[in-house]
Amino acid sequence: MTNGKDRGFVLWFTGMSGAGKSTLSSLLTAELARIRPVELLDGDEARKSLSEGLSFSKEDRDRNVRRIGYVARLLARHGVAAVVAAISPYQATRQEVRELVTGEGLSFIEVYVQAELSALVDRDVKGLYRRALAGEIPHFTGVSDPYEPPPQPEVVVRTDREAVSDSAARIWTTLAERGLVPTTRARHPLTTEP
Ligand code: ADX
Repeated sequence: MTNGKDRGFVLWFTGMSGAGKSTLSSLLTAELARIRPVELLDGDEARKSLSEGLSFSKEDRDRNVRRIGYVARLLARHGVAAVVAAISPYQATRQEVRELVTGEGLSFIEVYVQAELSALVDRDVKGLYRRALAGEIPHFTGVSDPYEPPPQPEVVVRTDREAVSDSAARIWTTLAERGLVPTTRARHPLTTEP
């Protein structure tokens, strides 16, 4: 019999491009790696391999999310903490993945990485919002394509209002409350204050 800390789970980050999914998921992955097996599945990376050639149509986004969810479930089933970072804009598809995971008795922790569109446009790390607003990228999430916020995520982080370390701490607390990690956070060296 394994205890809660040895069980796999899925930690799913959803939110618009540039909201901070990659930053937070990498940070949490690094922290989890100090105490347990963990894998990070990032949408940008999946689109170079598992989901190579897929477009940003609704059908292809759903395919991408289902594929990532499938791999995450397989990993979690074998005791890995599967961390996912993908826009995953459609509620029904996220719910479908959630049900597959929880149907196996595994936890699905959804983190909504939220920021105002204006903050994302101001930040525009990849320069994509500028191009999308200029009409150069059709179907760009939040500009010319939908993003359906999760109605009941386990955690909401406001990356336009709170520090990365605060968001990460709240996510860790949520995992700890469910018995998935110890209460004491295995802090990443970069976020450890003196
Ligand atoms: S998802 O909708 O299928 O879940 P995914 O997370 O894999 O998306 O990929 C999102 C990344 O693709 C964005 O961070 C951005 O860099 C890039 N991208 C390119 N075109 C688009 C688009 N039309 N809408 C959103 N993101 C896009």
